[in-house]
Amino acid sequence: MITTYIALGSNLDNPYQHVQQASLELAQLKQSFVVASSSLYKSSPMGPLDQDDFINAVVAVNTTLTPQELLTQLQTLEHTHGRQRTRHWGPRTLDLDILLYGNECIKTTDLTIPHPGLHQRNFVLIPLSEIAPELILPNGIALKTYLETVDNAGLVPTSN
Ligand code: ROI
Repeated sequence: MITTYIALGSNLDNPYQHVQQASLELAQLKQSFVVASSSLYKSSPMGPLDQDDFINAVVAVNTTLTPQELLTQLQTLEHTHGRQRTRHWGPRTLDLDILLYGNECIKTTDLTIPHPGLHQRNFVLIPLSEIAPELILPNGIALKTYLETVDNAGLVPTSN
């Protein structure tokens, strides 16, 4: 079993519901168990500002799926939530990103792990630290070190 961390994000069509539903769906993934889930956070959009706030969360999943198999499963879930790829960094009904897959570093055409945005996005680092405060990233640097470099501007823990 490998522990993988998945970031959830949505800012379209009742984002709370998309994120909550998606975390239930992650619990149904084959060969996998959800072992921790962060709170939901409301966050200001990174990228174009003419879009609604996002709801973000991070879930820890223990799995025997390969990274590529996991990616395919997550893309299927995004698809069932009506995800359409429109403008770059534009609004989305559901984004599921593999942040980490054990201690592995992976770079293929469709998969980069650790996720390249992990180290600077408060809406990823803060929920991740809620469920894995002592995490050491594959580069040997503690998550806490990156946390010190971000502020919580625009990020509000929320229930719904
Ligand atoms: N901004 C926030 N706050 N949360 C996200 O999940 C998110 N996802 C994205 C872009 C458009 C970069 N901005 C985001 O893909």
